[in-house]
Amino acid sequence: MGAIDYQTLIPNNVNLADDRRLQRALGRWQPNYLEWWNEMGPDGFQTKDIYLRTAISADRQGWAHFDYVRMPEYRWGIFLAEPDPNRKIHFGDHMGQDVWQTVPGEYRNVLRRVIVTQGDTEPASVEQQRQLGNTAPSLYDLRNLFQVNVEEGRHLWAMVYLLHSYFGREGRDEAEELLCRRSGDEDKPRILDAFNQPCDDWLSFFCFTMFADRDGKYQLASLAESAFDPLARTCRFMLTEEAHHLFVGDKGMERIIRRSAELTRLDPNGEARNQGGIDLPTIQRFINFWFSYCLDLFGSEISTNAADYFGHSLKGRFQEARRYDEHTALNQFKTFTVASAGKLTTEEAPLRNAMNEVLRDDYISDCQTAVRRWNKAIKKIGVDFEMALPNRRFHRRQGLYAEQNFDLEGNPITEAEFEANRDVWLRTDADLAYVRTLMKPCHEKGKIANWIAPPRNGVDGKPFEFEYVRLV
Ligand code: BYC
Ligand code: FE
Ligand code: FE
Repeated sequence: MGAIDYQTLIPNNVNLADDRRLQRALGRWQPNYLEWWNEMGPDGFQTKDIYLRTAISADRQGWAHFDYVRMPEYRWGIFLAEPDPNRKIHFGDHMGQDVWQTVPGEYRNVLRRVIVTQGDTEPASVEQQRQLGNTAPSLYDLRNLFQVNVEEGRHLWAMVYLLHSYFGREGRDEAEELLCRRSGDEDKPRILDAFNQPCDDWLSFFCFTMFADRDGKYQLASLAESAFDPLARTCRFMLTEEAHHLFVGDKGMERIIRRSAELTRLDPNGEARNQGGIDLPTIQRFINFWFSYCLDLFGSEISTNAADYFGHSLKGRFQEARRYDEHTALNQFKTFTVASAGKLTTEEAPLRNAMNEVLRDDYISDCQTAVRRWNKAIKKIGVDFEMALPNRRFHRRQGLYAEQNFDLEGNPITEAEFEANRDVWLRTDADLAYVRTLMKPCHEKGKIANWIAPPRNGVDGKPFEFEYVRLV
């Protein structure tokens, strides 16, 4: 057998060519990964040429390399952001010490758990999105879907690299398990709830990339602060790719919303559905559904796990180094709103225990910025409708508010009141059925489905009319 050119096969900046142990582990895992990709990755289109961006090195030019690629031949690589030789731990109980290049024994289990949870979401999302190619509203959107899919595949590789390199036998077993769980499967579901919800229409896809991938941004950013340096550097590089996923979600939502507003104006009775579009209240019900599921992804408001992650310097706050002066989070408190006997009151919790909520705060205000922009677009078209994010207490399945019922504004209500309004607040089966009637492929060059506005720009300086996917 000749020497394998690892650099070409698996582009990397982790010295794979000289690391026999990692070669062996990856060598065994990679065929199973490909088998998973072929079985659970995008349905159809696997033999088509897609105009994709491939990361071939970690510097600015290297990760923005565009060319036609068939997805199974995509070069999933392993990239960590450049090391900082002077980097010190900058928060929690280990503050001031050198960052760790190996895993401290006492944190082995928690770190593995965090890496596995992160890793599990990546293939889960590919599974959730696997049918979407068949109903893409344009070649441009089809290409963006596949770009997101191959990069989520690469994010799985990123976590598997850490498991293989730093967690021995257990890590290799976990890496195999990541290919065995299945989104929505009753017996072996993915770990977090939002990643077991079906996502097979494009409104759901854009909600997902808007709200679930944005959880990814915040979780990755908090892990990018970690004292475990290989994890921090891995997440830092993943964030460069994540930016595109968030762009797809935010702009996708905006394009549907703009088109819906236009069709509402156009229709004599102001009914977007009569014009073959999605009406704004339906979009709002999809937002209420996905936003509430994605708030759950941050974990409990008050969590000893979260306190430990921070205290052990494993997970920082969003931009911990840049945005905070005080990095122990000791002797500080966060105020919570709680419902008791149908009334809202406040309680305090130690700040370290409230770290999930601190991260959720940043996430919510990020989402709000996007919604404000969508509302400007609606107003400009001259339609009287405002999108809004539901209150953080609405429709929660995890944490402090999971056992109670709240309305969209976060006021406590009875279960009967919630059920009476469920179909006004959350997307219904009828909404889903209607949206699905619109999901017809529009795969002609330069054409776009009626229910969504075209993008303002194409990809990589190319026009919207560019042949982003070669279907022949
Ligand atoms: N569903 O103390 P608690 C992304 C469990 S997205 C089901 O409240 P903690 C991406 C929890 O595991 C980013 N179970 O939570 C996006 C625990 O179970 P055990 C993914 C849940 O630990 C789009 C129990 O409830 N990355 O990258 O403080 C496309 C109580 O735990 C859920 C990460 O999540 C839920 N939603 O925080 C592709 C980062 N929430 O131990 C990719 C890694 C909680 O009692 N994960 N539970 O059996 C973490 O840091 C933490 O695990 C969490 C939970 C923040 C998720
Ligand atoms: Fe990801
Ligand atoms: Fe993503």
